[in-house]
Amino acid sequence: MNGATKVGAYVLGLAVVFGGALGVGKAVGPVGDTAAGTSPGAGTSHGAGHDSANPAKTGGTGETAQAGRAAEVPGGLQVSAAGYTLMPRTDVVEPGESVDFRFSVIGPDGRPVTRFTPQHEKKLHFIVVRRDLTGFQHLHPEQKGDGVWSVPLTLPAAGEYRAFADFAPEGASGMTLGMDLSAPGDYRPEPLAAPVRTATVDGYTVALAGDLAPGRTSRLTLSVSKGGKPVTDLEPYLGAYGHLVALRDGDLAYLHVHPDGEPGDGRTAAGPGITFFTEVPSAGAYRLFLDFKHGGTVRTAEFTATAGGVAVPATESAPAEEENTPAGEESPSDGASEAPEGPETSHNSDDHSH
Ligand SMILES: [Cu+2]
Repeated sequence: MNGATKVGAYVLGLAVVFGGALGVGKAVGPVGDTAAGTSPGAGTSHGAGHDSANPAKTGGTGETAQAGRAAEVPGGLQVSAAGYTLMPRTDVVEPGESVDFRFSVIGPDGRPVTRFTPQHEKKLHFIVVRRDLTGFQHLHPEQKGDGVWSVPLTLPAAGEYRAFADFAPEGASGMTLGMDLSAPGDYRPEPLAAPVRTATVDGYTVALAGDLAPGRTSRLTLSVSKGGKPVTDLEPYLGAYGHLVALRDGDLAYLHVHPDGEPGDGRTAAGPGITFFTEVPSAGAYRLFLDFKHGGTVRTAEFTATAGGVAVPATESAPAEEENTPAGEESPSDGASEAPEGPETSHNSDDHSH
């Protein structure tokens, strides 16, 4: 475990959320059934048993039971879990306007939580993305007292957004809660970009190696280059050379993944490659957002990746059906809704720039 311990401990928080089977550098139990069957209404009958794979987070039996419930649902899908609730002061933000966005985390005692355990140098990580997986922002709100968090926020264009708060209340497990935000106006969602192995941002090219695998740990390496030359002097950002957020297409289930190794541990190079161990809860498409720092600036490279051999995007399959539907009207008994892996069928292969 040595150097991976910190990462492992962090990921353990995710393990609670993802069914207690996620781990780094250790054996991982099967999670496929759990993940596939995980929906808020899927029932909780097989939840508690999975906690045996998650030895750390204990308190009273009540807390264990709460962790068991949380294990049923991936992170970020719930506004309230394990007794904690995200409470925004407003959930409507005019597009293009910078606002002082404020919210609180309400604790099991019904009062705003004021004490948090820092994770990767911050007490709370705040991720905002539009529902079509564009406009990703990774922000760090400030505590204003009385359990109020404040962050300057601009929703760049109209649409429905999801905001995630990734935090660990003092004495409790790390968790990610999610809430909806609206930017009123004409919303035209962009199709999910096709899976790619390279992404460019600000003159940097980031290459992705490795594949996501549903229900088990997979190794991803993201390599940064600039002008054709590998970048070997990445700068630590929040205690790591890279931070990776994965959001599941279809419902924006949230995974915050940290790299294998950290700056100054004597074995982790400052690029060009940043290695992550991650586990996604199900087959499907994911949007990956890599934050890395170089030349004093944090940039985000974005990728679409698929897990479980899902063919994305399926311009040729489902849309063929849609084309047979007159005037774009969807039949309410559209067969596509019966397909278990339906989400990707709504995409086409058009790439879009970031
Ligand atoms: Cu953060």
